[in-house]
Amino acid sequence: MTDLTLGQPPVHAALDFFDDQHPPAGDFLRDVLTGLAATPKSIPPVYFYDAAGSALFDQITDLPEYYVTRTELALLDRIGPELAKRAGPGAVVIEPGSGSSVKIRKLLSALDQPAGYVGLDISGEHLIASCDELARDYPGLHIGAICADFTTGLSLDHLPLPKGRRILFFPGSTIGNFEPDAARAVLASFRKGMREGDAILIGADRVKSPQTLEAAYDDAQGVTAAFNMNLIARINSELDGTLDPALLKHVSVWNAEKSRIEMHLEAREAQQLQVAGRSFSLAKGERLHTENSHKFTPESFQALAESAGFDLLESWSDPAELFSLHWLEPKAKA
Ligand code: AVI
Repeated sequence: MTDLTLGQPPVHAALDFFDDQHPPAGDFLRDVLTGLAATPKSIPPVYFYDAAGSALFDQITDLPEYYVTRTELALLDRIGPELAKRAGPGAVVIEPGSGSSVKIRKLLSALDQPAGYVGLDISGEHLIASCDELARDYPGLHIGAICADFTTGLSLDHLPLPKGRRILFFPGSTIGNFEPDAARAVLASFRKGMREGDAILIGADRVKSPQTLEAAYDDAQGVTAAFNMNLIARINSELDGTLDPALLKHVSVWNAEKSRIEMHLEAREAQQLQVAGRSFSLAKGERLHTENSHKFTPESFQALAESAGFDLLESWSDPAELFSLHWLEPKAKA
């Protein structure tokens, strides 16, 4: 173990390196004021994930209506041997926005003697804790952590990574939370940090019946509604807001034209609200748009991957064709 500390805070003994790229913190106040002043009104989904929101998201992944996580996990189990073959021995797995430790464990356990794992996340604390647990469970695996914002690209050249082929692991259909141009930009920025022969294993949710989709984002127990409403609690407590959650309702709608589920908070009645001393009004039925979750067909995903400079080499789906994992490799440079 090299125990190389490239940044602060002091690296935990179990990690081989910790690289703090000091991602700028989002400006919650500025973004909320801008979103409330816009037409239509919106709040960026990045603010869902404080400690309470992340705990609610964990609960969402277990809901009967939210097929996404369990379908992807089962798919990872089923195609493990094929992934091992595709990746070859000694791969180094890099996970931008490292999330579910269950998924990465499935992948690492399926691969043929992986040489390393690098988690990359905007929250250093969460990242070190999860990488640290992996280091304990996969002794001998070279494990590093990068505190960075993956949407601004991957900066890996200065890091002490093992030599193997790099596999970016981007599960969960996180790519679907970006508008098409931003999704292309994220994939293209990944591509810039990749070498010939590297690959991406990426999860993408599929287009299916509006009923199934709307239920997945508006579950019977109200967990997704609470996740959406958590934004209101955050605005009230962190930005001196006066929004009354009882006057707002959680809405999930399928937008067929844009091939996406949208989450909104809809005003049950006309209301005035204040945030950090600024006043806004909501008409009855007016919505705050809080999230997009784009869904793909095999063709639309392939078009996205190609437009970002990748060849789609293989796709796998569950038998009900709810969700897909795709293997992308950078197109050879002309
Ligand atoms: C994180 N992301 C892929 C989830 C999704 O399905 O778009 C976020 C989510 N929002 C409501 N439920 C889940």
